[in-house]
Amino acid sequence: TASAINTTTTAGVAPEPPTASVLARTVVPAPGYRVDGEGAFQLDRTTSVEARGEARPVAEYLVNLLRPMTGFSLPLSGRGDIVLVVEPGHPPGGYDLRVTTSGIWLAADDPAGLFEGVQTLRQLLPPATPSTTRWGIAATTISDRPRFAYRGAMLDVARHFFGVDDVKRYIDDIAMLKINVLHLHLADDQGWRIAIDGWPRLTAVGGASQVGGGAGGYYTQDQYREIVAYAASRYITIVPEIDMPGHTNAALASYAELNCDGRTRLPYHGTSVGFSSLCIGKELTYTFVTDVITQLAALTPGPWIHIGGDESSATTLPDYISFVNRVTAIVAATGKTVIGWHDIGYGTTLPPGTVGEYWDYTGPRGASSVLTQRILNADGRLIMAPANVAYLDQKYDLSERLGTKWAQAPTTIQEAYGWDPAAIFPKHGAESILGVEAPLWTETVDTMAEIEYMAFPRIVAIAEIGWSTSAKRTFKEFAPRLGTFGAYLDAAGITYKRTPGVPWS
Ligand code: TNX
Repeated sequence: TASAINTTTTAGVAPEPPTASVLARTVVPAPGYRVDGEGAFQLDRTTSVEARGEARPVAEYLVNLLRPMTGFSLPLSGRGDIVLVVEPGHPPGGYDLRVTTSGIWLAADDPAGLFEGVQTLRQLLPPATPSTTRWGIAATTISDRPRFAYRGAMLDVARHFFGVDDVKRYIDDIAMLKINVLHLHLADDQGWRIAIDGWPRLTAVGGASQVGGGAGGYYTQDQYREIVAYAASRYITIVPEIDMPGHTNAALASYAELNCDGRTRLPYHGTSVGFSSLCIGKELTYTFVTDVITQLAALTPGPWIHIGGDESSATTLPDYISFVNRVTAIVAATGKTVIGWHDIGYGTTLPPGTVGEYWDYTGPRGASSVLTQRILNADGRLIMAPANVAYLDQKYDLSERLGTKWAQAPTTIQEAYGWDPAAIFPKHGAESILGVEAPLWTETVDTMAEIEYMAFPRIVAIAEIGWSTSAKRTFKEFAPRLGTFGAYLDAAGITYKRTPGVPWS
């Protein structure tokens, strides 16, 4: 063809086409520092990737993402146009990224920071295959680091059970947003979802059903290890939660002897809370809890074990206090740090460093405020998950089928974005905050598509609040970046709510 003749030199070799100008793409969560340059790097079939030192696993993750997307071979070799480096001198927990017309350089102190840099790089590429044979990446310089160490999502696998493949998919979903903790709510009134050696009825009976009465399920310890390892390959730490002493009907239905009256409870398929309690005065209760916590600690490479502790309305206050004191000590004896919902502030001997997960509203109401400050005064720290803005189960609008509405629903995307974790208990400095979390309770949620629909886009707002160091975030600035990210969600096959006020692409 004429164009082939025009671009062929006398030697018969096609010269490099001139560098196309390429759109500078936006990123969520917003990077801390960014200056765009001139021109673009053209990713094509000749591009190679180089990993220095400890960068190798992250480089493999990157090429495994890009190869199917682009169709290019992207060899991992000793010299590359894309260079990934682990070396000292970069932002703590973050990375430095430079895209020029001749290459891409991504560097971090550790592989976890490098991995977060790869998530940025993914959003600098087009969301889907372009019509050309080259993928243009606009020149830019980014230096980026997280505001908080703990950037969490929680999935309730107790109310409805979700298998290993669903959890892996959710891990990949949240990894895009630089979320680095997945908290699994492993037991509640409606289901016990993790095998515990010596207590087989927990899963055989307690794991058999779920909300609505359908078949439940559970993870064997090998399956759980598989989840932990998959998460680790995405630099995500799994936090296991066994909710106690309330929210325990599934255990009480499994073993008669865990009940004060020695009678097994019936499996529960409804959605009420606050009616069950472990038997605080029985020594067997602590044998049981010690077995559970010791086995969970052995399955958990991360530093945290979550003991729940919320809504224990069927436990007297003195009993609750003695239970929390005793169980937090059991966790501490394993070497792990305790996390509990802020209700554990009733405890009077909380181990130093105990983490309270704050779930009341952005405007604390009486008790929650007192309990949370007791945790802080006991040398503890906080994970902020205020229900009226961070809960993923609150309805987008009241006409929605999915979700609940007790926490001031509807929760708009503007509200989910428009709060500051450090402003809720302003007398305590930002260093008292370990991070943020977006919990997804699943009373109404039963499929992977429903998980994603409830999570997206609200979880993008929470992820940016956890990551972005920007002193002045505004929804007006966030909205177009979120709208652009919609195309990446589409490309990943993620169904999301096209919330009003966002220019969805
Ligand atoms: C409250 S807030 C709960 C859960 C429910 C959720 C539904 C908190 C720590 N517990 O047991 O699933 O509301 O939104």
